[in-house]
Amino acid sequence: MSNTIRFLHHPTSQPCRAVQQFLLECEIPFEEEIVDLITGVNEQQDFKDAYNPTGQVPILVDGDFVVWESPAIAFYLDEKFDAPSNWFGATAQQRATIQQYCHWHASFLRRGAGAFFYTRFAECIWGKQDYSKEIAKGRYTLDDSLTYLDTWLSKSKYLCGDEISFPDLLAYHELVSHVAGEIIGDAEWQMYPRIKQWFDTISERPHSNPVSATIMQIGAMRVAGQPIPMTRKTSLAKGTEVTPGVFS
Ligand SMILES: N[C@@H](CCC(=O)N[C@@H](CS)C(=O)NCC(=O)O)C(=O)O
Repeated sequence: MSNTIRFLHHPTSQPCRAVQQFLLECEIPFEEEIVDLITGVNEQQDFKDAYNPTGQVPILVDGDFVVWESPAIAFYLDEKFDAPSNWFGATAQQRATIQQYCHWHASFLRRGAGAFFYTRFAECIWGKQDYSKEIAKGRYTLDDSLTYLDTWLSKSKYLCGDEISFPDLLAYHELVSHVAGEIIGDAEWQMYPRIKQWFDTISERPHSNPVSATIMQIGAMRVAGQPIPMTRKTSLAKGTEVTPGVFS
């Protein structure tokens, strides 16, 4: 068995991209395995039994150890590879602030992904339907989340201080999808110039654009009305629907 860490992911996934960029930024060696979310292979029982009962990516496999949930994966890598302290904090207070963001993120900005998903992807799975309630819910959560990001960025250059940390990658890749799907554009950037400046600063990092290339391409295809042939019939963005399970 190889000793190299296995990273199971899909390039359209926001939390996957955050972890992938973290791996690259910290120069941690890994083998990547793309999990084909387009077919829903991740929902098969043997996949869930082997890796993650929720069927979601990202997933990290290190020998016999399996961990999922993007902040938990990055935290494990940070500890194991003794990553530079900016990523998860040097002091107890910095570490707490970073954990605080990760918990907030899961319930707020991450849920705003519904705006992108129901506007650009849902039709490829379930065909033309009225997704307006789901889009409105995602939009509300996204807009609400942007006000928090703006407040934090009024206090420091990055979300949790003056150095980049893992929360910046989590938030950045959520916004990349919204940019790719033209959910966020000039109107939002004018409203939130601080967020735009932070977004541009992270975009300039060498790994940001390569990690985002696939979603930018797929987003552009969807904006142009080109279908993405998806054979799965379940949601990629569970928890963002108005009535849980309605688009399962
Ligand atoms: N809280 C999780 C969210 C993971 C997640 O939402 N993964 C999506 C892709 S963006 C997924 O695997 N969807 C496929 C599915 O649920 O079947 C994390 O941060 O890792």
